[in-house]
Amino acid sequence: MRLYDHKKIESKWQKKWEKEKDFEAREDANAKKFYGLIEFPYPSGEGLHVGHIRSNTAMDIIARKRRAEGYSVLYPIGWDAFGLPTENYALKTGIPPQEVTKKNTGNFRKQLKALGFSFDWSREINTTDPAYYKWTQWIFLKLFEKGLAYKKKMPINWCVDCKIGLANEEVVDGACERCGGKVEMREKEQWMLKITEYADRLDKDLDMVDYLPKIKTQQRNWIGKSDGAEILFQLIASASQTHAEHTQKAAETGLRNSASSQHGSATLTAVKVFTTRPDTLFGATFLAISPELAKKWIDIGWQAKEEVKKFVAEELTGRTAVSLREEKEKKGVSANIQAVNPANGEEIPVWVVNYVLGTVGTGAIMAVPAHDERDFEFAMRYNLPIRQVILPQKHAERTQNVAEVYTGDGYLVGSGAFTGMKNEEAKDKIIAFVGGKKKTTYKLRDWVFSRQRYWGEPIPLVFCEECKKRAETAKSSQFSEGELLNPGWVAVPEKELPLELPKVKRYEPTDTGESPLASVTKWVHTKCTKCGGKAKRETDVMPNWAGSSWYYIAYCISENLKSEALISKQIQDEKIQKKIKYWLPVDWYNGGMEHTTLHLLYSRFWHKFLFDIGAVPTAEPYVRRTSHGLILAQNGEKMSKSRGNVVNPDKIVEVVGADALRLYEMFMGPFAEPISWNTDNIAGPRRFIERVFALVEKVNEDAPSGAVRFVMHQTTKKVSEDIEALKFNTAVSQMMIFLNALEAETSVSKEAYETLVRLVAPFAPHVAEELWETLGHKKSVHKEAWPAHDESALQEEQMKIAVQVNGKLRASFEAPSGTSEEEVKRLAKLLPNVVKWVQGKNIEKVIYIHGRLVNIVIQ
Ligand code: ANZ
Ligand code: ZN
Repeated sequence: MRLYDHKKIESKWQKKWEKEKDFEAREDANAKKFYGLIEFPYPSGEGLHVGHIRSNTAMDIIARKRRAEGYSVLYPIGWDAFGLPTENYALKTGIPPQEVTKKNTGNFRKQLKALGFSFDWSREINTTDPAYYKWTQWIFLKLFEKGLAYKKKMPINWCVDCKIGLANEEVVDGACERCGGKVEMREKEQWMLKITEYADRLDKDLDMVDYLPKIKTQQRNWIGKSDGAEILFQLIASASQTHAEHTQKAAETGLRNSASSQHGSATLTAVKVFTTRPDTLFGATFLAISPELAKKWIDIGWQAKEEVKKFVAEELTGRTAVSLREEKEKKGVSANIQAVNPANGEEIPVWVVNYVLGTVGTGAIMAVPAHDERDFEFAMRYNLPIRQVILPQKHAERTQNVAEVYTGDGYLVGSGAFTGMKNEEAKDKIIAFVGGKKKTTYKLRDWVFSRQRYWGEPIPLVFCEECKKRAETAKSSQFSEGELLNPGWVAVPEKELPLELPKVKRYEPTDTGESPLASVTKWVHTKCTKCGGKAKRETDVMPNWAGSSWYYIAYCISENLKSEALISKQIQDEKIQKKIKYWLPVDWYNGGMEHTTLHLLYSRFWHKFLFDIGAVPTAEPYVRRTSHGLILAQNGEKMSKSRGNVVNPDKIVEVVGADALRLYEMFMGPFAEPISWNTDNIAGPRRFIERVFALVEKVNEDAPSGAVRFVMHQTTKKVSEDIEALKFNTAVSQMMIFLNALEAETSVSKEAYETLVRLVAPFAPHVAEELWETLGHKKSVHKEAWPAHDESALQEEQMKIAVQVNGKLRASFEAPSGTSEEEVKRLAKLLPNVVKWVQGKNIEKVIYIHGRLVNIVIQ
């Protein structure tokens, strides 16, 4: 028997594929195209994770199947190489991140190649390559030019240990996502990107794409669109006072003060609330404002009680946007101010509460405890009135003691002229009645785009005092929207891109939190290209989400990235546009659920912007988005270096081969679900490959038997469908069934065996290629057409046949109803439990009752 030598086979075919450039993508106008994308890896020092292999193999299977179906396929790979671990390593060792990155990508490349992925390596990209980030910088400059980037003092999440500002998304349970350290709020000047200007389209256009429902839901929740209204409530100082007393009391509390101060009177004479339920206005029993809004009032002169000031101060420290999303105990203090309900003139108290967000809507709400869970909880705790204004049925009775919140639709009660109306119909009427304004709000915030670190793309802007004055006074056409919006900030001219990251000796951020770049004085001090005066460079760099926001476009034009030509010229270039138009949008993008609200949303935003400036042809970047489950360590824990439970793929490839590892990762469990690793279980897939390999020696020109024909078509159908549905594990089991059926035959039909090899090919590409060659084919198995199944072969009904030995039931099996008597008898005799009884005995005769029974009579 021939030996299955995985090492020899795998390196042989990897070399051949590379030499023949088999997987290089071509813009073939006559072929349908398929662009399959996986999230490009961050080349960490730890090397490839077995989780990478799971998602890469899945898309590799799809890519190989598409090629077999005649598509021109792009399945690219590259490096998302800016990132903190590399920078922290540089900090510790003094080795420049550029060098560390080179070494790590070298290792990753070697590992990926050893797994036989059909990547188009000629299009490899690296976000830290100046030729690449030149484009990232150009896109930023475009955003800036159009007024979509602005600098703002922002309370940001600040990691005390990493000395870095974090996006809300990078704070997990109030701690730094990277180091687990303490996060506090700090005011910092930050570059912001106006992703909120795209909030509506980012929400609405989800209708056009084919994403897993849970991905759409997560994005929609994150964007948090709500249609509602803003309604103004007038404020008075205290409920117990008569109108005459009020003026005096107002002066005492400072209300009057601020009303006449230069801060304007609007703020404290009235408060604007945002509500999605104007229909419940008559049921509002108090107003609730956020600590942020209370702070603003205090800052402009509201003399709040000590208790209020204390509450506000406490709430505002350690309050991150993320911690607010978590459910927590509702707390508050009375503001000692009354507000007037504009619908019925009723006076209701104002409270400062922890459950209203300062950054959403107006930072103030009308509280309707009878119809809102949060308000209900609060009202119960502080003994505030609860008033029903919506009843499920038209003639239902109002309850005296409301014990439960009703959030559904119904009919209005106790709502003046609106009583009896359907609540949905009353909404607009009530808004009009009180002079409110319809409004849509979003939970989505603008994107904090700067990092006070080293290892990122330099932000290509300079600050010039001279231009600041000019931008503030003369709104001349010399200045772009961005330059007018940010007086003094001037764009680096496009011909100076890439603005390269200067070499530094030390990678520590400064103690004031400035980027290490701030200490490279020679780089910082420069000339303003607008007026020729003195200018200083921006020393913040971009976040690591920048390079990944357009990388799928870079793959389409990778050979143009290095060009010296101006990007604004190139992007209009017909040849380049042709490539972009050929490949975009991405047809299938698989990635981690953890990237749903960050990377996926950011890249959709950049894509839409690029669409608006005519750089890309589609409104959305990805047609379809799916997600894989994580691979956990054997005990169900997360696999991580610190836990010491990381599985090294190199060793497995060495011992059992890439094909067996790939097959195991596809077979281990449902693709979309998390699954624990178990090295012992690789033996099964390895054995499967060995059996397929051994069977080639039994192949002959006979036509397949009826039973085999049936399983062959069944398997072709199931594997084809399962791949499309990402059900790789059941596809593999079906191939195992097929193999069993072939092994049960005395002679193996070539047609059936070749079908098996072709179905195995995307999963275990090397061994399939080897067997295909052994069968006498000159062409690569990966260039053969994908097998088709014959539906009529599957229509055949199955016969269930009982097998007796001397009249005693010993086994049963199924065979297609067309199976001949001779064949049925033969199959019956092969069943293990039958073999057991007839072995060594003399068979006298075999009786067959058509479609039902075989009786083997022995002596
Ligand atoms: C009165 C009301 C009555 C409300 C009712 C709801 C139900 P979604 O749909 O999640 O967007 N709200 C408004 N601004 C808020 C803020 N800054 N922080 C916390 N909550 C805020 O939620 C919209 C509702 O959330 C708004 O409608 C408001 O409460 C509250 F039976 O107003 B509602
Ligand atoms: Zn200038």
